Amino acid sequence: MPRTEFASFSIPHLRILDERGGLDEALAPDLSPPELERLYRGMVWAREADQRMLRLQRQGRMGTFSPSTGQEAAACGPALALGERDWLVPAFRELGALLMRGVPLHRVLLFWGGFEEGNVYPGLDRTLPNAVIVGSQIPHAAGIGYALRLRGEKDAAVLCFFGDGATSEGDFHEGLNFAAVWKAPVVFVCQNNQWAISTPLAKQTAAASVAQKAVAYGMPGVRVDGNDPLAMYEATRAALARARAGEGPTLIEAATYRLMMHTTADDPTKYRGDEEVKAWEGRDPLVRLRLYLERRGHWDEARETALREEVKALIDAEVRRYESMKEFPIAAPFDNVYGTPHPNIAEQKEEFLRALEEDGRRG
Ligand SMILES: Cc1ncc(C[n+]2csc(CCOP(=O)(O)OP(=O)(O)O)c2C)c(N)n1
Repeated sequence: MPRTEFASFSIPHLRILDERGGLDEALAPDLSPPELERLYRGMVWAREADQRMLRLQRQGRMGTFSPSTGQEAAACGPALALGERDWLVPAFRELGALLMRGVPLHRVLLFWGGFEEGNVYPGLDRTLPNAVIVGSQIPHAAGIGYALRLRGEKDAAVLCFFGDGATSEGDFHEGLNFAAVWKAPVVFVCQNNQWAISTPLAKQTAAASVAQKAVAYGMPGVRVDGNDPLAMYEATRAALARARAGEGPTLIEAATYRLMMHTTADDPTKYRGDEEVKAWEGRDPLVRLRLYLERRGHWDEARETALREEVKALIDAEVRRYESMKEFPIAAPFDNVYGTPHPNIAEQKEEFLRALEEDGRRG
């Protein structure tokens, strides 16, 4: 009996816009100038908000947060591909995607300020709050996708983000396996920013790519230049179309880099070298898209200045709104655990309120 090859695979790599703003015409997505501007605006907005949040945190006006500087293309490109009926399931480093989706910045500030209200986006359907428990959102996304299928919602799919660290969690493997078996319409986007706090990718996986993990579950996997917003848009657009057509999930690996600290509570110089950071600074996704827009005659210095001023004013207003919100229902966290009342939670809430009252009496 001869030995034969049972299976073989290869992983495609997608890049459309290079570091100098040069375009691969054959692969270019069909985006209008206003759509391209929306994408660039989302990225600038996230970058400016990041810088402001860092100052707020350092001034003690906000809690710790997870900066997304350097990863704006990997979050905003996919967000541009989202339709209104699609679900957005973020991790905790997709500020640009949340803003493009319509989440007001003050809600994000409330979240990192430690307020329960930062988990609630009034009037905004189909957008989950940040998931800080690494990987916990992946089974949620698979479940939402399965529910969409059961309900026959053929115009909707799920976009789920997570980091490379999440791929070592059981939730990742269970979520992807479930989604593939049940053809749940989910697009899994792994933001491979090379580090999970101080753990480098080489200690996270022995595989050559995250994307190839898709093969084991029976879904397509693609590795994308995560600092290329057009490639991220195009890969997500195609995967969402596939999902809506009933063909099941896709895994997209966005090869990108976190330029700042993991959160404002750690010092990245303790675990990674300057040279690596410098190399990635030269691949800034904002510079890349701006160069491309300028080359096509859609952008210039005056428009850049106007956009930066507009975004900064908007952020000022949102910071004021965040800082003016002082009154919060103290037991709100208990009210948002389930969609409907639950006796165990009601009991815990009562116990919590009783303990508070006793503390108050004791002074
Ligand atoms: C289940 C769980 N384990 C550990 C942590 C602590 N923790 C927070 S973020 C993080 C690293 C996550 O890395 P990655 O998934 O690559 O995302 P990134 O922070 O790089 O965006 C860890 C270990 C957590 N929040 N949840």
